[in-house]
Amino acid sequence: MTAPWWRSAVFYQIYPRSFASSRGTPTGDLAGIEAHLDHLSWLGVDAIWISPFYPSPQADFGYDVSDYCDVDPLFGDLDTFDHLLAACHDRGIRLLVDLVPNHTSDQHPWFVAARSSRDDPKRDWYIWRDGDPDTPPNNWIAAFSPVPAWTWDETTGQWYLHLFLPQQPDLNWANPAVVEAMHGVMRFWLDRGVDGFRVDVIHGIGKDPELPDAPPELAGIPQAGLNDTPQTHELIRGMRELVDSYPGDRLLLGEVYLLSTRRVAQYYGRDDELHLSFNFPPLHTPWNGPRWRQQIADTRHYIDGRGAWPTWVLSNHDNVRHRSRYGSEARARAALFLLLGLRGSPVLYAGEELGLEDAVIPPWHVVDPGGRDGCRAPIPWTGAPDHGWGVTQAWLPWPPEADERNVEALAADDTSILHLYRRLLAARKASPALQLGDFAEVDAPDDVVAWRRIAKGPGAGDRVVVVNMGAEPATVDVAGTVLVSSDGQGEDAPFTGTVRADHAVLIEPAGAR
Ligand code: TEU
Repeated sequence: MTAPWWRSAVFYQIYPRSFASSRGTPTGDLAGIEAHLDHLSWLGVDAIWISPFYPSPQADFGYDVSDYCDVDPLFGDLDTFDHLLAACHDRGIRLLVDLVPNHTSDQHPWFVAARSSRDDPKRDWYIWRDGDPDTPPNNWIAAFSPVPAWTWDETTGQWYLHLFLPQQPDLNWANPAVVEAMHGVMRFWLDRGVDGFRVDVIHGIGKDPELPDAPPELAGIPQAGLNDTPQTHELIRGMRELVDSYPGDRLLLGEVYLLSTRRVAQYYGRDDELHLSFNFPPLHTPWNGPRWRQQIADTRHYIDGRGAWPTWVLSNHDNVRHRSRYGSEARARAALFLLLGLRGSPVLYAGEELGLEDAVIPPWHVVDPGGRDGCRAPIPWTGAPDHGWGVTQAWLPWPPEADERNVEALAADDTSILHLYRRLLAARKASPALQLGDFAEVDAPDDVVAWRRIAKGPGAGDRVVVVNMGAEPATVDVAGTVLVSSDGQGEDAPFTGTVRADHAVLIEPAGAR
């Protein structure tokens, strides 16, 4: 049995407002993505997932969808999408779209109908509760600001639930009509030929019908009331069945935003729920050897341990970029060896290959209700004042150092972080051990994370990765040849046994096992 494509794939997230504009607008669009696919081929990514581009009032920058089966004119239209999909497939790049099943926009016709009257046939597509206008039905808190996850609807005199903004009412997945409608949305995109979905807040869809209070110690935390209900798991199995009924290994990659790998692992089911899930605890782990070893051990225990396949992600559109969190380009370079070297599928976030830091957003320029603008700054393609966009002022400020830190400049410098990404992606693609091999920890000092990826079958082919997160050089007892080094030094030469502070190396160990 050969492994499905997504086990060996490197994924790359595109936030479409910020990637590239094809028409000189301050926001990016789908044709802008297509115009830059050669960059992605050159880099060596296997699949992209695109954050929402559907019609939306943009209260949550597209995560408030008002029509699941169309493209917002801001980004193009369905023809532009089909063209982009074909262009991806021509290059052997797969494409995932973002499915947002937990909530719609309050402007979605379903909600417009639902809130029009208590008797509307769509009323029960959302979650309504009686009560008095001063006391929300439970203690749940909405994301982004500490307000109740409930809004009182004056017209019909009931509360409706929203885990996120009041403009993002939660759908009622206990209603079979909602399940059928959302399956219809999935078929719409699968029939168009997408390779699968990144599924937003998938762990939230099946609410406990009692909607019990969150425990008092968690009462101020958004989504604390969600507790891995059997309903959610059943609904995910339904989605999985639908996706698996299509040919070509279509993929469900879930955003299970739980800060517990043990809980995340449950969403793989018995290979009948998610194919892949994001696992965010490592993203929240500092640059610290023992802490990282713990994350790796948890992942192996809970995810590999049940025969499932992990993912590794350090940056996305919701969190401060890891280049900023870890504090230096040297660490961002070394961190790539974790993403591409550990056992699982890496998910990169556009711009990390440039070593971008978060943009500094002056208070008057903050637009995101969650304050996540810094990591969503537009990608600088060139060093010109418009950075290849056709406008000098994009929807958000440019990231720091964009005059030097842009695709054109870094592509011309083979010592750049961009070239390191390309080299390590190529080394991974050339190595079945790195893509699919087993994992064994390698003895190393405390601040160092080191492991071996073990090739299947006879002969050599193993790889060893050593990442020094400490402030001092460290030695490890490994002999072999350095294939890739995070600062480019000492490649294609015998490994000296020493790894400098905040550096990493990929080694071909000496001799067959
Ligand atoms: O994120 C879900 C989620 O839980 C995040 O909002 C997270 O709590 C927060 O961003 C941490 O900073 C998804 C999307 O990725 C996010 O962009 C959306 O705002 C959210 O769902 C609502 O759709």
